[in-house]
Amino acid sequence: MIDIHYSPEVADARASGAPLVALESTIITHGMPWPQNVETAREVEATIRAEGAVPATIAVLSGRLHVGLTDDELETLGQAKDVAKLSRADIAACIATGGTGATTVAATMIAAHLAGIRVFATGGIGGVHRGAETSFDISADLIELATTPVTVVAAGAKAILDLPKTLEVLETNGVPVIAYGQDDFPAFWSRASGLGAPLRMDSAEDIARAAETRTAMGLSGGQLVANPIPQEYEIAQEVIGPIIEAALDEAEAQGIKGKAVTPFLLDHIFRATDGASLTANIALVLNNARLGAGIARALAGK
Ligand code: PSU
Ligand code: MN
Repeated sequence: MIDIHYSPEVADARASGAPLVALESTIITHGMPWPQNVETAREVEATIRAEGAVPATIAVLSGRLHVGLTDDELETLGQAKDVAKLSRADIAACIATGGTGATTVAATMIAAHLAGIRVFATGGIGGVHRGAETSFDISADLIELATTPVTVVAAGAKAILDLPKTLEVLETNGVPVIAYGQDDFPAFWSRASGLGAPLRMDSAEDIARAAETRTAMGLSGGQLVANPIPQEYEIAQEVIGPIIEAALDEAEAQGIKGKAVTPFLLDHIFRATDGASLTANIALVLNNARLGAGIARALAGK
């Protein structure tokens, strides 16, 4: 078995059976600028504690897989330059060669599962990119959801992606997509995407029971819980739509490819909205942390 370095707080939680919520680190290194990235990571952790669960932020630091970061480690990672972005394809190589890397949704699910953590909260998942019919750019996050038994709470997927194709790939791969408290699949900055979600649930207990039922049936893979952004933080489609189009055009013009695509688009949109996209992003991550803690408590029977 791989040697996992647990923070003292996470080690205590494991020993006492306290509910745990995994958190990714790519959102810190590649999803938000400093210093809001570190401030948000701290606020997300505090929210999970306030809701009666324990946060476990995951990253690879100097070749060691960390589950739970200390405040110093969080701060250092948040300011570090040239941190690798790790998915299923590269997490083992990073550990083997003593590297430092931030975990995407896919890599965080893998690490959470190794640590026995069944819930993970984040902002948005990767998906099928627009133009995937020629670029073949489909996030490894979708395949991980089909493989690893972790429930992921996100605010849906960003409109930088092709949402209908993302839902099709999830369905093909047998991933339950559960909208929380509404019928529509949420679209990150907007509560509605105009696409009906395949499933709807209105309580953390139902989501926890569905995860347990899948395990009891021997079904592989996790669940995607799509939690709509709080209404007061929504960004109107008329505002964000043209900005997304411009970001996609710029990525195309600069020939951005592979794992650089998502961070490039996020940064472009942040600058084009004068930071409004970030305010919304922070609000929805905190909202997902609250729901993630509720699901973790239900799973732990607490
Ligand atoms: N979408 C967001 N914010 C993010 C990401 C996606 O709205 O920070 C990050 C997550 O870590 C996700 C990764 O797992 O990007 C997906 O990257 P790719 O599209 O290269 O698979
Ligand atoms: Mn990709």
